[in-house]
Amino acid sequence: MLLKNMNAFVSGQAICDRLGCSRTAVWKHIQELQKEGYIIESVPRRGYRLVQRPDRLSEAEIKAGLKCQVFGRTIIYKESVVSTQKIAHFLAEDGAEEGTLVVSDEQTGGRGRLGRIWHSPKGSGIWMSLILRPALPFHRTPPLTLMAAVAVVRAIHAATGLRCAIKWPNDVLYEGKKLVGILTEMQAEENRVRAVIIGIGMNVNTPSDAFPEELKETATSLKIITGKAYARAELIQAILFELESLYHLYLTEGFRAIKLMWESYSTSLGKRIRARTAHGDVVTGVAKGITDDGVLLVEGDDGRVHPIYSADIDL
Ligand code: BT5
Repeated sequence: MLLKNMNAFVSGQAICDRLGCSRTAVWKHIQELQKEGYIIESVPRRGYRLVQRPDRLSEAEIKAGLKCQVFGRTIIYKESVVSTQKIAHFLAEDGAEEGTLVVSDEQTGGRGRLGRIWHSPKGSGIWMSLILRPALPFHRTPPLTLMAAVAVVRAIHAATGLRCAIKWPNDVLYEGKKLVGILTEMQAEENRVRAVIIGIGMNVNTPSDAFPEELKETATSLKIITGKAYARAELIQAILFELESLYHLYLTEGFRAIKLMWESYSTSLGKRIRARTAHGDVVTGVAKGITDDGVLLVEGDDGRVHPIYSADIDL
């Protein structure tokens, strides 16, 4: 009740009536919450007011104040998992509804593309996977990765005021360092998409000495950038809100509007880049743009335009 009415007073009597307990019992619970880090004001005749919440993740924390219709209707929260992506795949196969979200405080086997490791230490980041069930042909699913990157950049801006950039296809960077990684995977059945699973990993309150040696120069977190700590549940709400609006926009209007947003956040366009594909091919040239299917076009040094479907990019 307090989370739903964040910053407003809720009368002690209303809480008693709703929970069917005495005023003394309510007061005891409020004291427990205060010990857990919730800052709650108590004013005679007005009631209780939640002023600040601690950085805690739970289904209730994410749902209270969530401004979505479908995304986050079902939330599976776990303290520790191997990978939220794995659980989401399993649930999607089992018929989980669109918008189901799997979130964990820690991943012991978080992964990136091509089986790479995603460092996901306990309590300091957002490690989550969202299940989508788009009625789309295969070739229209790759832009969903770019859509997710746009949603994350917009959510970070709404929640923190920071302006991040996107490196094709799936990195969200701040001053050249990786703040967020996105992994989009598809479950397919004969000739239709069964589910698309969007995995998002964001370093939130990670201190700089918590990154392993090999990431110290290349990774960053919101805490490192601003010096402040953030409530992860609020960031998740902002991400889900942006994702739901952009997903709806994509399904109804196509990629055009999202493509414009993507281009405005991109660090790669117009620059000289080197693209290394999973097959080991290397294309060097200037990133010219992306197509309506989300394919990167690189004008190679040989003068030809190369479509890049999946690759790692060096600027
Ligand atoms: C990605 O892969 O960037 C996609 C990462 C997706 C992670 C989410 S977390 C929730 C869900 N569950 C999962 O198991 N995964 C998803 P890629 O473009 O392949 O980049 C991987 C590379 O990023 C690694 O090889 C490292 O160099 C670097 N890296 C690993 N952990 C990092 C971190 N915490 N912050 C910044 N960079 C990291």
